[in-house]
Amino acid sequence: MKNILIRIRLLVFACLLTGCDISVLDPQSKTADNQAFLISFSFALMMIVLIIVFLLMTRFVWKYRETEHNKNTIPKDIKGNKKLELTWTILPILLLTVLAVPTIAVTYNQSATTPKATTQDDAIHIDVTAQQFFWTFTYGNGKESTNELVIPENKSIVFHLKSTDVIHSFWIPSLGGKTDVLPEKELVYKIDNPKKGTYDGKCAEFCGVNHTKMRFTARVVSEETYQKWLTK
Ligand SMILES: [Cu+2]
Repeated sequence: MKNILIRIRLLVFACLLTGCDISVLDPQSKTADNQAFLISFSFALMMIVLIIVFLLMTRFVWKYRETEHNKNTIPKDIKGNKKLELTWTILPILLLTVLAVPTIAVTYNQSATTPKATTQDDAIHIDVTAQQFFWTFTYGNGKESTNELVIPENKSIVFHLKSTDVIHSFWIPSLGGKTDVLPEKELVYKIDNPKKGTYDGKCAEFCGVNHTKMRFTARVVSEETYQKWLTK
């Protein structure tokens, strides 16, 4: 009975999860594109391992099952097998290396604190202040906006994140992964080449009673519209 209940619960969860927002898998910036590639790449590697292990397991369960023929024989005890042990030591090392190369490359490239990012003079720098329960964006010329972020398309946008109270997390799923926003330390996050459009942004760290309302809109517009908006 207990088992059936667990299965029903899993089924309900599976159905509910189909309603999830999967904008992470529909990237709208170069940053999000690279992150989605890492997700797909590691998922593909994982599936290859999973399928091979599953096939081998099925084969062994079938091959060494109890039959009329071997019913009363006890299999021989085997101790150590150099070839097998080397295989299952070297294979995971190889897999992890294959996974590490693109992961390190993408992570380094996306880090907003690399020399390239800090000296890139055409990057747009925006101060982001998180506060229970809203966001304030401050632009280079002193202009401020609340719960609405406006950025130009195809540029590098560097966000300087600060909080005035508790820990929040800055997240625009379509444009890139989340970053913590801390009260005591400024963190920097970079989004490269966003595509035109309007995207949802949110706080991704439970920060109090109205956490779910801590949302904002990210509008990616043309350079011209951006300049006009800045001076409005
Ligand atoms: Cu928050």
